[in-house]
Amino acid sequence: MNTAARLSLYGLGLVAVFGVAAALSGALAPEGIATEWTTSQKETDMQQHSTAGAHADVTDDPGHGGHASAGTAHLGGLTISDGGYTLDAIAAPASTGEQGVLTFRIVDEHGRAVTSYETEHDKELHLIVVRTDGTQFRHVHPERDADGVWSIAWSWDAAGSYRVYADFTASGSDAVTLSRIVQVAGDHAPVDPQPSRLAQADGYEAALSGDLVAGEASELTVSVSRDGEEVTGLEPYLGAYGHLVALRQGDLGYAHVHPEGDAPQASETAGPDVSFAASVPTPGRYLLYFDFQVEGVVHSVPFVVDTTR
Ligand SMILES: [Cu+2]
Repeated sequence: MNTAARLSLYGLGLVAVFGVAAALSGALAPEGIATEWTTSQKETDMQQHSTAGAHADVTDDPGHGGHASAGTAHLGGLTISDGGYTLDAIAAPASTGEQGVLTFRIVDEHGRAVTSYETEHDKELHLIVVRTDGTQFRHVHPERDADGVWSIAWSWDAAGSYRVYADFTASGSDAVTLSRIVQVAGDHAPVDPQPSRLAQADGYEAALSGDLVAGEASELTVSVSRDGEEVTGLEPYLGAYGHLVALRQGDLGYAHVHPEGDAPQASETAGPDVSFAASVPTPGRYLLYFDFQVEGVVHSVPFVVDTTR
């Protein structure tokens, strides 16, 4: 059996275990699986209480990642359920140092797993995982089986509380970003992110320029270099020459960012500059994560930026 098939079977196994455990509600969580039943009902209650007016002021922007629009403080990505879709329980390793699988489903209003998606930015679903202090960022693309179960091999590098976002467009619907909190057992020392516009990863340096202004589309440019030389071999990744995620510090709301310029052809390269338009609704500090690809390898660098107003 190949690895993908094994992984997907393992994913189904986890879901099956989860289903049984959920049915026994109050029973101990199966060992090795991070579960959320202690908080999920509370989240559901809060969701129901806040549903009445939560979207009253929103001009929906169906673009990739969230619903920020000028003049409102609303950001996407902060709810398990929106637009008729729900991010169902997430199963994942319970603690660090454990190799396992992260798996979940997106379900519709009738509780049925969604099995038909639109492709956005080259993928049906983008999974963003970040510890709530802004560290440990990952942007990955799980595999989906025919039953609508998404899964990806997973282990945690550090303990703590994580927000897991699923950014997707179900066929015939608008884009939506849903999230859940997942707890990873163990001691951890939270980081207080400080403004930073320079970052390194895997021998590359990245510098962020441009002012971030609340309430309007702000042009931000990332310049990539290596050993002091400009990198001009940035390859198309997710339909652009890089991908930028922006999260609001404080609630980790998911801001809308889109690449500027035409979508690249598969064989084209660019660099060292990649520009984006970022829309953040409120003044404050934002956590930015830039993913780029060179020679077939994806690298990720973090920035921390305060709005200028
Ligand atoms: Cu993605």
